[in-house]
Amino acid sequence: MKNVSIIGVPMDLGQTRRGVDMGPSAIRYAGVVERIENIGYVVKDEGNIEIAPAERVHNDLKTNLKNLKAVADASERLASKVDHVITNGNFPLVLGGDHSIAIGTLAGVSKHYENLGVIWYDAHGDLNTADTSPSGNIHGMPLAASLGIGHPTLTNIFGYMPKIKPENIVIIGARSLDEGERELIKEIGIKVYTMHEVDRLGMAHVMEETISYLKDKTDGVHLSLDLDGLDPHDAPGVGTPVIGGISYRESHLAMEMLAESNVVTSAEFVEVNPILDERNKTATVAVALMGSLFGEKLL
Ligand code: Z70
Ligand code: MN
Ligand code: MN
Ligand code: MN
Repeated sequence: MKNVSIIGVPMDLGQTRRGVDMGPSAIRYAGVVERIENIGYVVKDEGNIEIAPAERVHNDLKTNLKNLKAVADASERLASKVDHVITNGNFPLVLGGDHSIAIGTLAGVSKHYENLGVIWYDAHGDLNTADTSPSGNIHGMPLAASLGIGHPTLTNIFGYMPKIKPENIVIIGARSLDEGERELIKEIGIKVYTMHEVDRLGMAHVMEETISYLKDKTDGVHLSLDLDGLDPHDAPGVGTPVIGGISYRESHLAMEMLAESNVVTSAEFVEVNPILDERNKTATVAVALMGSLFGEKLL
């Protein structure tokens, strides 16, 4: 059994709502270390990656990407930390922070694999570029950047690109895609289970297909779980809630099936915003899902 290293990333520069920088604290407060230790792992909390305070970050007028330099700088440091954790034989569990952190996580992870698979559990595609983004928010771009599509400052983090291939990605829970994202998905061929497929097939079937799709052609799988993939009723503490999402129960089933299949080699849980939450519910849900992902069993 691999030891787990927890890395907090109090990043809020990839979007404009305040409070998501407190996500790692909220998840720690919800008992993540004890939860995973109780399953039988040795857990090391590596502390947080330092993030510049939003008030001190100034925008570069040559780009519409908000806080580009500060996000890129944090991504480099996160990539380096994740790289070390994997080199030491540990499982990296990254706590966000907004989803822009996936750029750094994937940069650190993918170095260690020939064919990294990615499960992107999210209401959104996060496949925008500077040209297609309606917001300029980098948290809407990490999947594109990791594919090598978008601003060179984001695609070249940790000195190489691309980090991942379109055929090794599965998006689950999508229900809010921008026009440019829809075009990109069709153009490069990414497997997507929108809420339509989740409803139609059921989560058990979605996960069976996802696992068999990724299992043979990848040598590692990264789970990038945006809490807004869940329905806002179950995970209200997120910056961009979208109704009609994946339930708490379906999400547990998904994590349990991943645990049984033993395919996941790194994970991140992002977009927990305690200011928008109800009594730390979203962080508590995140920790419960981590329990299932690491093989917690009732009996
Ligand atoms: C929109 C954009 C987004 C997360 C919202 C929203 C993107 N597509 N990503 N919440 N995690 O601005 O690009
Ligand atoms: Mn901040
Ligand atoms: Mn996201
Ligand atoms: Mn999202």
